Amino acid sequence: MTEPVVLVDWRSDTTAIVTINRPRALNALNPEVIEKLAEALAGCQREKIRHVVVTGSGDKAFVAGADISVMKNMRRGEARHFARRGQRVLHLLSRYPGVTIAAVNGFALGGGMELAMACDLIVASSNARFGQPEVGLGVIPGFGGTQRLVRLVGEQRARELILTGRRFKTDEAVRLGIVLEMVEPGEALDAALGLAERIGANGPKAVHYAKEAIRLATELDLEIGLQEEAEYFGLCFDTVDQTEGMAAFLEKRKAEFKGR
Ligand code: CO8
Repeated sequence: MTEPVVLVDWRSDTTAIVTINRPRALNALNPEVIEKLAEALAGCQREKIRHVVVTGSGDKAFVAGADISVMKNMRRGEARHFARRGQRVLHLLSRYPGVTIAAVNGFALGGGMELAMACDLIVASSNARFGQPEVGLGVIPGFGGTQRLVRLVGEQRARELILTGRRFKTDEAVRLGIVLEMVEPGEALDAALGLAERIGANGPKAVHYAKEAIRLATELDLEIGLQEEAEYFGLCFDTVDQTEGMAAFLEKRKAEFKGR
């Protein structure tokens, strides 16, 4: 029996680990992985999972890119379709109504780095390697790299990284603001789960609205962004969690959030 290319580990009622599972190809993304990733995210949403941790199988790679053997013989239309489909699935990940955390445990190259950047937060082991090496293969990033990297590091550094295609280590990724936290080899998954737990102590609705408002900061003009922030702030006051969170503070007890 062949192993599923994407595994979902239901860690708790609120947290799931989604693992890209093609270790022999360093977890390269082929069309099947892309579809199974979309199904995994839909399953997480159905189960009302609040924290999705994305990682790669084995100790060598997070995801070493889109599958080069699949792309090799593509023509223009097919390549465009593959890029669009991958972008849409990563869009689902970036808009997931909960927090998504990439636990980068090794190579995160090309589509792998793009997958990580579609998550809300990235933690990575010190042995991980990042890069957008596509120009070295005669193509360009196609799963959002030209757009998300610019938003994360600014135009100059994004140009340098994409146009040279150079690989870089986790400490540089932290300095550039791509990665939140560097941990010891083998500890990325636990670090991501720890981060999920810390976030999970807060009001789930508030976390979701905060995530949405932060996303708008990179997409909207400041004045419109501030209006949107006020809208989300107002929405919080329609939630049970706001009543509970503020009552708990005043009563000097721990809040028991319901996610409503
Ligand atoms: N695609 C397919 N197979 C891969 C990939 C990949 N991206 N990466 C590794 N593999 C395979 C290797 O072919 C090898 O298979 P086999 O054992 O059958 O020969 C196996 O994984 C192990 O890899 P290596 O032997 O190369 O392992 P090394 O430790 O020597 O090297 C590296 C590890 C440095 C990660 C190396 O494998 C490498 O450079 N891989 C390719 C990295 C890369 O260029 N990624 C970018 C791909 S392009 C991309 O992601 C575009 C995204 C947008 C797509 C838009 C749609 C059109």
